[in-house]
Amino acid sequence: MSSSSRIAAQTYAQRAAKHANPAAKALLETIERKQSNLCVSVDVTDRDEFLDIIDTVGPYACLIKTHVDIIEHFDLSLIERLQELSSAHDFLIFEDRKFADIGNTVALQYSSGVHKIASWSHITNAHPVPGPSIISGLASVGKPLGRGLLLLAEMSTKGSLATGSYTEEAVNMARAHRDFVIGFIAQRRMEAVGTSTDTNNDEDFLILSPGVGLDSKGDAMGQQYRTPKEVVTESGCDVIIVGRGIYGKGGNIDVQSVQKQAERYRNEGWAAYQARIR
Ligand code: 5BU
Repeated sequence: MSSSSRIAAQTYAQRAAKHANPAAKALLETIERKQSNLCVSVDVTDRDEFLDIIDTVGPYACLIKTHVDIIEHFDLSLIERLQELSSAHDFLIFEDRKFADIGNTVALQYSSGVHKIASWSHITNAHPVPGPSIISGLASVGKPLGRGLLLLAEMSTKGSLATGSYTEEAVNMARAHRDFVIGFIAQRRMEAVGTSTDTNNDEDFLILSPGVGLDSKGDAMGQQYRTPKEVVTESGCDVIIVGRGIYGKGGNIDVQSVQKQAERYRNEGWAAYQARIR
């Protein structure tokens, strides 16, 4: 089982102390401080509902994942409010932008336009499909700001093409850019994947895993769910990403139920981690 890897046996605090990237270090410290490896994915289109969910789940989450391009009537005042909630509840922000273009274009998409993602999102992600130039393009904007990048090494959906040699090359690309690539969106640990260059024993990639649900095995559009125990204890992933498992379909959220589910996933995720490092 891959969770027997050197990194998976360490505590978040031990890893935070050694991590050189500021975003990765801050995330690991937040996880340890809040005893939460829960990232809540807030995929709703209404501004008020978006903020209400974040205000409700914030105390239980280390990270809030956004898709800002789905929000109606977006303007930068929404980001100001998001940043206030991030300070009040002590979580980091991850815009799940999934960049996928040439270096020059992604640098512009990351820095500019309506959303100005790099100015507020501690972590973002990219498809490795264009090759290493996507990392240098994004790093030219994000590195001076202390940001971190996740590469999509695998996906949670049925029939995903991100497998085999594609995943291996994604990991090799990350190894060549460890100052900015802090880890992967993946379903398992990646130390044993691709060609290791970890001669100093200091490689530490964070594994963030979407496709997590306790009450459902999937949706009607190809999503597949595993439990926090399968994801964290058995597969050695570091952060569980949970969306609809916490807030349901969206639309008139029931604050008490959202809070209860966030607490439940936080507890399950943390118990799964404790079982892993034991
Ligand atoms: P859900 O409601 O827990 O199914 O939401 C999952 C979120 O994670 C959603 O925002 C997706 O865009 C995101 N996601 C995913 O589900 N699977 C993947 O492989 C990747 C992202 Br990459």
